Amino acid sequence: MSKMIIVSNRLPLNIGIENENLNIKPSVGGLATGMRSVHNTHESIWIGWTGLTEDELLPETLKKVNTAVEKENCIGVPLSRKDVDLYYYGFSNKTIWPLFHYFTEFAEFKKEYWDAYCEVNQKFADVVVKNCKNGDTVWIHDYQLLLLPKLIKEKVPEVSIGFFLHIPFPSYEVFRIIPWRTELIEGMLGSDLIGFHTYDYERHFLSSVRRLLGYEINFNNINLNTRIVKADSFPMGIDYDKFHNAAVQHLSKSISDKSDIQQQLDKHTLSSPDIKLILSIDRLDYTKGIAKRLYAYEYFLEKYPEFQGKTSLVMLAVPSRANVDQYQIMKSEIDELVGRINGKYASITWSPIWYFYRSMPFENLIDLYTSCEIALLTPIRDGMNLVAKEFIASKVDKKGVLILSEMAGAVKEMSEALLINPQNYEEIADALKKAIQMPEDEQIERNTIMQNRLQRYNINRWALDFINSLNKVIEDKEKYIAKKMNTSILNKITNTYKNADKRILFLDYDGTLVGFKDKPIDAYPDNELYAFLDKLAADPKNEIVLISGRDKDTFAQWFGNKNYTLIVEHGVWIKSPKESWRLIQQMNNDWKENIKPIFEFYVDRTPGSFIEEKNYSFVWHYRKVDPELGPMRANELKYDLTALVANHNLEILEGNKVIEIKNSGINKGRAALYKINNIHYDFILGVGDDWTDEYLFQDLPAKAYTIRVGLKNTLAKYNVDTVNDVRDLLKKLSE
Ligand code: GDG
Repeated sequence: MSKMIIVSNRLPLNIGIENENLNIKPSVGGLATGMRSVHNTHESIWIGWTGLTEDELLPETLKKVNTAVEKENCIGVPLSRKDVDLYYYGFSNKTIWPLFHYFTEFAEFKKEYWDAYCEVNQKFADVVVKNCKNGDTVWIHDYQLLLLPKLIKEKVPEVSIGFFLHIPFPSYEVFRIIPWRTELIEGMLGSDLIGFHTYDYERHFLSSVRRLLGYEINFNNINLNTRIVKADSFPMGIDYDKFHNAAVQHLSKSISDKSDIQQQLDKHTLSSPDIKLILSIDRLDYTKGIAKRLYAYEYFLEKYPEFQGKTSLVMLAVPSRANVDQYQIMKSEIDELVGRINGKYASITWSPIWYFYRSMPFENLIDLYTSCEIALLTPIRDGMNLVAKEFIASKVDKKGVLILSEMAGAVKEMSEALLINPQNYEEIADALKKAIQMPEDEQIERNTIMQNRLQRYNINRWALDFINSLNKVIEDKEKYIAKKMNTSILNKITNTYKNADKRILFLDYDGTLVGFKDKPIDAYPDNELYAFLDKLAADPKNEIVLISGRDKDTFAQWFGNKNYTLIVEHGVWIKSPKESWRLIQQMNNDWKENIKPIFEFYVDRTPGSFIEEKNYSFVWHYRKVDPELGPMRANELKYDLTALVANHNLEILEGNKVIEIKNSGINKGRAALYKINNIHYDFILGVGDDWTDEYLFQDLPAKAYTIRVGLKNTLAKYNVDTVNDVRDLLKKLSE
């Protein structure tokens, strides 16, 4: 039976060792919390690091750890202290984490970090490959494992791979700073599906793919020529019922069942009934904007002194990555700030900030979510922020106010919260005042909408959407594989060819017989191409027709003295061997002088583009234009031309990085039929690579073998991956 393999840097377990005894607890953190329910409800194993470095463990302890981990359906990836220092604290947390959160000044680019990152990703790959088989689904998580999809795909191509990034994907301008940016993107593209929390992160990723690797992207499908990789956004949900039900149960607890924290909170609110508790919970991380939040809170107390003694900020900061310098510096800064603000404002009966620097059990988390009326979450950047969602889910009576940074991914689904810019203390202070004074019915109205949404799009739905989407990508791939050329199809074609007495081969040129070059004139025919085409053309049973969008002068120069028929400008001109060019049908080109200025205008304002002028058409080439600008300008040009085409009986063709305008009704299909002209052929082949060739595939008789190069939706009967596959087929036929 096929299974799901979840892979993340850390297993969702915290393993403690005391006197050689193991103490295993579920770990906290967004990813672990979220994926645990997927792990529990699917037939799955989880692969990741145990949190213990193997070189520091006794062999007996290691054995015990492995057995305990196995019981949880987990498999550990063995890492040494050095691996962890360089790969986790190094490249993951000193290079990727700061950069992806736009803290470019914190990012370090050390070769030894990078080398360790590559090595450890390989270690993960080895464990995954050892434990997976065809038909399994591998779901990889997060920024520590960006290279893993490619490493797995290379070894086991038939396994479906999904990747989810839990942190933001930055704009290309920031991403490009990393010296190893291309390797990272290529690593991610080993996946079949790549998920992000928001559309913005997805858009940034696609822009980096386009700019760094130049792949064609159709909506959110990246065409790697041999495979399609899909990028999509899946805003991660929470286990809504778990939080909501825990909050319901919590409210019905008797005093003796309540936790110490809850009893203290109750005592406090009993003695000062009109006090409002403001909650903040985060891992202690510079991206979470904790220091700025404290400054903003101080500013609030200053700006609105009437709330002194009336609010307390309950701040839980969970220790995190204490080995990294910035985290230590930040910890001191926060300790100092809390001390200073409390020192400045506290009275005998009131403390402005209650600060907890520790991790708390789930029950205490619920104590805090239910007891605090307001949540103040002000990350500078945050992939999603699950705490915001958990706070709202825990509001059983729907009362409470969420103040949320517009820099958190969660904001896209929580626009009913009070949204603030974390750098704007004025705005935060005003939002706090508004929250304190918000009428209850307004709170209920806002929270009802958010709760309904969170309940619907919960963690299970999120996981299901991701898995369904991955399955869909795989199904589409299978459809493609069904059309893909294989030995048996190849044999069928060669057999029909051998047994035929009258054959015709329609061959497109660019992207079919030769690869693309920056300048079309550089894509000239090579000797090998001439050799096998000549050989084919020398067989009296064959007619070789090169059918292209090229101009007739170039083709005359390259193939004029050859024994091939040439059809150019998509079917305007035809030239049989040893004859001169003639028009397939009469046309005029008076329109050209009106259209030319439009094309010139686009060349002037689009660096890298140029015009190719043919007898009956103009082509605007944008292969060398900035990859983001090119398609945008192409759309504008198409729009400008659309108004003109109807009046002049013209047609716009969109080819591979070209826009062409020409007389309508001319296409390769028509030209091919004109050539066949009721003659009986017992072998017909049509090969092409772009949508201008689709006319050919559509119009050739049903018995024709039609082949499209590249992974595309096509009317052709078969697909091949590259130009080389076409050349191999033709070479085979010529032998
Ligand atoms: C990353 C991204 C993205 C926290 N303290 C305790 C505790 N928690 C739990 C919370 C929540 C989770 O940890 C924190 O999740 P966040 O989303 O807020 O933040 P990150 O850890 O930075 O997570 C983030 C997330 O991945 C998911 O994709 O949202 O943007 O940075 O679930 O409840 N749980 C317990 N005790 C604590 O003291 N039990």
